[in-house]
Amino acid sequence: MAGQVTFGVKGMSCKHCKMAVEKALKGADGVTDAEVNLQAANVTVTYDSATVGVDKLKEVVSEAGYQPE
Ligand SMILES: [Cu+2]
Repeated sequence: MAGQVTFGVKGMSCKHCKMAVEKALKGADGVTDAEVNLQAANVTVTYDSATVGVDKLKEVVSEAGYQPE
């Protein structure tokens, strides 16, 4: 099933950070789209909930060097 979640990400300050977070998420199994909103300091992820869960998405963000909330 398709799912979508938005959660806060701390530590993103510029377009490079935005791209790093989006690239990491898009590289994860089950993720179809990831869009960072720098102004709001969050990311909206579209994913297949049968393949991946929110905990895993946050783990991917952590591994990329940012702090999911
Ligand atoms: Cu940056």
